[in-house]
Amino acid sequence: MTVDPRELLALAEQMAREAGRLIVDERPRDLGVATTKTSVTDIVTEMDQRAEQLLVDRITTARPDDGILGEEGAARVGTSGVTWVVDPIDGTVNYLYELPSYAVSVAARVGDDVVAGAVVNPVSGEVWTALRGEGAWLDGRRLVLGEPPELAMALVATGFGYDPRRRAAQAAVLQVVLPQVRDVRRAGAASLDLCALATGRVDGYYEQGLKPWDLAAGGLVAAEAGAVVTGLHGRPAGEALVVAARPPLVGALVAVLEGLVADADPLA
Ligand code: LIP
Repeated sequence: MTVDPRELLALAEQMAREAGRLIVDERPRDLGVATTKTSVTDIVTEMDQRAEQLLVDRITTARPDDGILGEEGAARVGTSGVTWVVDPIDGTVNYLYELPSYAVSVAARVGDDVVAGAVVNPVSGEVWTALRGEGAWLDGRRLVLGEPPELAMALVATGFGYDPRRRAAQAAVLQVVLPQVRDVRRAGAASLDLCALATGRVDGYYEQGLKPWDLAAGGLVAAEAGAVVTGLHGRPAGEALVVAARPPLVGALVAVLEGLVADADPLA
């Protein structure tokens, strides 16, 4: 099957919008926790499961030879070279508590490269899209980051994992970062943090423990808006650490986080 990134983006956006409508319109009044994963606070609701199934069904219908990697267990090796990396509800705890900061994140990867991504906040109606090498948009408006502030004036987003050992290590890093920046924001959904960076609503972002589905679409949006999305010591962004900001601020953030060995695995 042919691979046109624009077609992949159109499908990503269409599916993310549809899944966003599903999780808002069909949320049960008595929504509870269907199951948990890495800890008792790492929850899955029936709507996470239903939204992921919708995404799998749409991908299978439209592009049956593509692979799929989903947060709630969807895992299929394709033959087309395209893999869909999906988070049906990024910010599940916010969704459970009805805090309006959650998203459907859908990315298309060709080989190892994310080439198209869509992030939908179904409460605000905001839709972020990005095409590799061509740009990022919020509701069709092109996103281009301006000169960032110095570290001491930077508003920095971050997040915390579900394992208490990782949270303790993240708190130790935060204790050193917080006095060095303007302030910190913890919104609870990595894809929205990265889109907030792309939109200029925060100046930087860092977090340890992100999975591919947390990072794929939002990371492309941030990168295509002009941010550098990286790990430490020249390593790529990934589960060890994601740091994102427009240069030169990203370098200052990386330096602080390298000094704290913020990419060390507290679960090892
Ligand atoms: C969330 C991440 C967020 C992190 C949360 C949670 P989930 O993903 O997007 O960055 O700080 O703890 O892991 O679990 O809601 O899909």
